[in-house]
Amino acid sequence: MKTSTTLVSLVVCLTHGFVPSQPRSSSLSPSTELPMVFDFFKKRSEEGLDQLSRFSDAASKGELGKGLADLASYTRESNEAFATGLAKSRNRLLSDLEGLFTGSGDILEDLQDILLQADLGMMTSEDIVEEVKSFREGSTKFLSRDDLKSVMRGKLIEILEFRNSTIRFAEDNEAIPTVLFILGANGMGKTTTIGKLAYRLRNEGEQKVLLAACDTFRAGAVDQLKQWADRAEVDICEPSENAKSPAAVLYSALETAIAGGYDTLLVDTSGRLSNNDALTAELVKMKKVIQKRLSMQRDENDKPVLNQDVPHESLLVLDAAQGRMALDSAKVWNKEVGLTGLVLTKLDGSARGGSVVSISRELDLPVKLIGVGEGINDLRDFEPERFADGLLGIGAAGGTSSANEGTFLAARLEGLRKERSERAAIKVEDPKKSETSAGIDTSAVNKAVIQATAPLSTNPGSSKNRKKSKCKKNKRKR
Ligand SMILES: Nc1nc2c(ncn2[C@@H]2O[C@H](COP(=O)(O)OP(=O)(O)OP(=O)(O)O)[C@@H](O)[C@H]2O)c(=O)[nH]1
Ligand SMILES: *[C@@H]1O[C@H](CO)[C@@H](O)[C@H](O)[C@H]1NC(C)=O
Ligand SMILES: [Mg+2]
Repeated sequence: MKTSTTLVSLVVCLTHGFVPSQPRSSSLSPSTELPMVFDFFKKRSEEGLDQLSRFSDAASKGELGKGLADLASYTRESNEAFATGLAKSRNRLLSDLEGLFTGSGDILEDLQDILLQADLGMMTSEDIVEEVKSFREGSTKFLSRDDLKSVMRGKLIEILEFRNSTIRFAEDNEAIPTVLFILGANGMGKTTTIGKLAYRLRNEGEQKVLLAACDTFRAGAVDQLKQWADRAEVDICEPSENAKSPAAVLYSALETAIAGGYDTLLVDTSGRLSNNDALTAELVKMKKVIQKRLSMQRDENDKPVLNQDVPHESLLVLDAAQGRMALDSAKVWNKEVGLTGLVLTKLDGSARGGSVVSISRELDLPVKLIGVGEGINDLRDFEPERFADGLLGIGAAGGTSSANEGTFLAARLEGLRKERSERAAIKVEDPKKSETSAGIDTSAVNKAVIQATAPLSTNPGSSKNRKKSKCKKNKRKR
């Protein structure tokens, strides 16, 4: 099952570079017509098939080499980003696991401690330990390092894939721009994320992008966003004499986005006000401004009915290095403003990559994007499989040269689960048979067996006066 999704998503990226860009006209949100590039728009079903046929067209025209080169470079870059971005977290986790095999304590208890130390959180650590335990119960075989890795990998992927990491864009029939509302405490990386995202949307999605500089609180915030607009070559709406407050800038940006046929509006917000309640109130107000301006209906008094389907995303930006410290404010915003997903930044500088799992689980929100550096190219789609491999040192995303390790471990896990259900069936048939292994202290023997196998790799990796609002056009290379 995994193989087929991967295939489609990889094929989707093949068109990058050789599908002609659509001319942009009055159609406001052509997101579903966009050439689907990378995993960014992850519309795997229909478009995936469409791209497959375009890919075979290209192949029949002799352009296969180019397609394969694009595919190869995308895969390589993506693997490198996860391998480098998670190097610190991985090195710590792997060296702790190494200690597991040479230590003298109870292996399952030690394993749980290590997983907690890796910031994976209580629920996930227990899930992993429980499954490891279940593979040992009633079995005379012992778990190898690979078995252990296969369980950790499988559990992490299951947990992270449970929530939908795809960014939602406006549908064609909505005839409104996509609005992505970006919020978070100060210094988390909101403005930087917007700059990188604008760049990707323009380059990969060939979108017409507008930024709204709604952080009017911090001196220098507008200039910082302006610099990103220049780098990404997208347009920006900034405060003016007539539109000074965040809500007023936002309103004029919405007007500009609609009138100018923009595909996507990215809204930057302040991370700090006089106090947290004031900030929350401001964010709630801004959300209402969006819902009102993009209203599709009027009530009996001819007042616009708030459009609950917008903003298309309200993304909370969190600094991964802060780990769980940011959880309290995240919970408040989730309740008061309503969040649709998370952006985890600064994974590159942090040894707390595992917190991605616990934060996503605790807030019950998908991670949609990750920041792996300060550069314009350092924003990646969140890909659960690559993330798990990056954290556990598996395959290319884990900084090793063994390309098929992930597939091998997935098969190993399937085998273990099959053996387990076969044992369960025997147990029901003949309860006496399963008693044979009951008296063995597996932990001591297990450790001996594990010790005899090769060490885990700790390779760090290869790697309102709308008319007067100041909405500045940036020269765009098209
Ligand atoms: N290493 C690294 N640094 C990052 C990343 N994302 C952001 N930063 C840095 O973090 C710092 C803060 O980023 P900003 O984008 O200004 O954060 P903000 O949330 O907009 O902060 P306020 O506007 O003060 O609320 C900057 O120095 C960024 O370069 C990342 O993924 N990796
Ligand atoms: C995930 O979300 C995207 C965007 O909203 C949507 O198009 C897609 O159908 C969703 N996928 C699943 C499996 O729910
Ligand atoms: Mg900022």
